[in-house]
Amino acid sequence: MTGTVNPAELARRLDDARRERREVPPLTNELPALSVPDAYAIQEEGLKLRLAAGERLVGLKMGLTSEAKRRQMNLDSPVYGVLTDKMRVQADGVVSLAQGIHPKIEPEIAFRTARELKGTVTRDEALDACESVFAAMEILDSRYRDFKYFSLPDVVADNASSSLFVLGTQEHPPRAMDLTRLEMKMFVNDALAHSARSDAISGDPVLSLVQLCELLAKRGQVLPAGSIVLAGAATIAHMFQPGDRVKLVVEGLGSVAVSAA
Ligand code: OOG
Repeated sequence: MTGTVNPAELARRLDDARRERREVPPLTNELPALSVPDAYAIQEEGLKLRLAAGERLVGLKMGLTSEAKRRQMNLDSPVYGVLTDKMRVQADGVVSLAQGIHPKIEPEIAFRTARELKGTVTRDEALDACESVFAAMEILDSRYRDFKYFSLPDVVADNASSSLFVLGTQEHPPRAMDLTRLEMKMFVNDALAHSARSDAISGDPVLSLVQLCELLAKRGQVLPAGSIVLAGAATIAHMFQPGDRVKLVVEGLGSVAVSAA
């Protein structure tokens, strides 16, 4: 243990854990000085491994954009991760939980952009760049032991715990409704498990997009046209169990469901 950060080596360690479905200790156990920029460098190396394996980058996810999630994870600022084509599950699809470690599912709102967004953008500019908004869910699956990490760098390095995502089949133009006032209800096997209003996400899910552009700009990156963006969970995550059918209903956006086997 040298204490120096080798992003490619650390990314490989997390990627092996993901593919082999094994838990690893948080990186900060070994590297207490790991910084958030170091962690994004590890995340970027992790994306390179996925691209080398034939996956395609399709978008980004924001995490820790709601107070409920920040409290649940005891972390204080939003982070982002990457989404690839292989991570997408079709609506009403079945996910084999044996493919994961300790998956959790959470209710989200997603956007698809039609134009590139770069650096500091206003809410209106972000909204104008979006062609569609969807109901969505993200399946998280931290690679860390017991889904526990104690610092932001750990979660960032681990692609913000992302595993899979599912988008509703109904697409809506983002200006067709007030995106801050949509009731979101997540049902597990027909019983209401979690609910929130959409402004639980960054006060306004569009502001997650604005924040994402700022975070990307810090790394000299832009949000490409055609990106799917998950705005972050509105409520705490639900432990996904075999046999669960989870359905999210978002007022005005329709519903989306996924089952676990
Ligand atoms: C971190 C990722 C959180 C969200 O939507 O808040 C997240 C985690 O909970 O492991 O994706």
